[in-house]
Amino acid sequence: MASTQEVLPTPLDATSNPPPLFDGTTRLYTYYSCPFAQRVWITRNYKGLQDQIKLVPIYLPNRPAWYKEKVYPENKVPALEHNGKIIGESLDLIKYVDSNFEGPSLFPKDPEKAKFGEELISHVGTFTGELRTAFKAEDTVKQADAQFDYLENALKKINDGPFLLGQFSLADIAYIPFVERFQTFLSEMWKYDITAGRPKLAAWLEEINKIDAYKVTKTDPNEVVVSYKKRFLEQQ
Ligand SMILES: N[C@@H](CCC(=O)N[C@@H](CS)C(=O)NCC(=O)O)C(=O)O
Repeated sequence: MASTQEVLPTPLDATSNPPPLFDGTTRLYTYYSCPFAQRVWITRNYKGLQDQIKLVPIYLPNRPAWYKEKVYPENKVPALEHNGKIIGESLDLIKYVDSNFEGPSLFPKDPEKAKFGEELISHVGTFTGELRTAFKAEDTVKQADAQFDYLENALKKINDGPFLLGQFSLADIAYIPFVERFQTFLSEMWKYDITAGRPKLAAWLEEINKIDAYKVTKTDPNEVVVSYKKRFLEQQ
């Protein structure tokens, strides 16, 4: 099934019954605007697993009690129900889905690229953490510059395609949900263009935005601005 044709199911809330759990169906518990869950959603779509991995959106602001009690005690998304088990943590999950399901491989075999891929994936928490700090700082733009320079330099390293490891991979998937949101927020609040003076980053975003598996997972930018303003700029 082409990912663009998929009809997205309605999120389940506190009034909804659980699906028939552990009946052999593989389910991705998600929340459409969650960047962590988006990583797994992109991976599933890119590998063409729309029929094998069923999306089960959970409405997090009013989530059903059975989700924590019967599905995932951490009470977070994403979580994957597969072979009678529940697995969480988006960075583990994208690797798990890539290794345990059919479809195009999303991680290079070449040892040099694989090593760099692991390095990039283990850096993504620092990247997102530094930007969250930057939004609350006096010198937001300077701090943001350092992070996007990191990505620009990373994109120069392999250089046999527009993506971080040349071909589209889990490394791109780890970063893009956050870059998408940070780009919107920095542009709206600070008139900061993350691609200015960064041709590799500009080309990377252009290419990623052509990928249907990603395009269908994008969040409404207005929603990002509203929620980030509340989260980062309003006094708590
Ligand atoms: N480290 C987790 C983070 C997942 C996460 O924080 N998800 C958020 C939604 S974007 C969540 O479920 N929040 C619910 C809560 O914390 O109660 C991952 O990478 O999967």
